[in-house]
Amino acid sequence: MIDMKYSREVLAAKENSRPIVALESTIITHGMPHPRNVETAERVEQDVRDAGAVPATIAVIDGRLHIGLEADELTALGALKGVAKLSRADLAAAMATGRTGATTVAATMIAAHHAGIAVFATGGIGGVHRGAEQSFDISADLQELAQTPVTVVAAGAKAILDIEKTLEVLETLGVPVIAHGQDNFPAFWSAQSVHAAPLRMDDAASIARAHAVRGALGLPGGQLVANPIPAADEIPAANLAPIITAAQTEADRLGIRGKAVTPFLLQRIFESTRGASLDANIALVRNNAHLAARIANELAALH
Ligand code: PSU
Ligand code: MN
Repeated sequence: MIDMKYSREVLAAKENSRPIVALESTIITHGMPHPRNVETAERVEQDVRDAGAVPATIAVIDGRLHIGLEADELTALGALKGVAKLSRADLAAAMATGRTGATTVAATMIAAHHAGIAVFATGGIGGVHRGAEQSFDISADLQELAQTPVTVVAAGAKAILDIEKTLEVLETLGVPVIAHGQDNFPAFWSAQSVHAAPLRMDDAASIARAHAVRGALGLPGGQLVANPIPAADEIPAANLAPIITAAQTEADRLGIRGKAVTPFLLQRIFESTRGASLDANIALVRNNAHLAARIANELAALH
């Protein structure tokens, strides 16, 4: 029924019970321009290996759910134009109809859990968009965190979102939001936001234990680990604020809706910062991959 394929590297890791870190593919196809998307995806996979775990980049290719991509598959996916963006609602439909699509945080969590992978690194999660009281645009990523037991390492929520409302929804859904090494919730391109994080942990072992305790308690859902971008790589929030507001105003004016909103805003901010937002994005994903690999190692040590 389920057409699923492991990369050779992930299959070997599963056979030897080695720690594995899932990676999403929407960041490759919709989050970064070609060819830096492919370079970054390769770099992040290597970061996971350097930190002692095995990377599993997840995507649907011709209807087949890939848990880990071979190098040529990654290169080909990154060069495709107009690839579908698959979330919870469309993952199964794409597989059933033989399509190719990149997985969002929500769909990557579903696939990772299905493949027995408990830790996942990305850039930023989707959340409650600004103006959601009008548009109702709330990412399916939040619901997924409430029901699928995967620990997701992200650099907080993108500053293009309404961070306060995003934190409120996560609280309502009972999702543990754990800031790594600081008190405040990070804001993607900036290490700090004005919002306190509900929980703080300073080491990978505590995060791994918390994941295991939730499982033992039979609590559904995962954890969001909010890992701040390294200080040397951040863009101060004050510099970004007017750029984000301008991008949002333009999205509203052009009537950009639904799945198109996040890619549109990221592209506009990339242009307005003359690429600086992309450099920061790459740095924070690499930082998250490193922490996720350490958490995966600690989790493996618990078993
Ligand atoms: N983080 C990035 N770039 C991205 C995304 C996250 O740095 O492109 C993607 C993720 O796949 C996330 C998705 O799940 O954006 C959220 O989209 P939406 O707001 O439509 O749910
Ligand atoms: Mn949305």
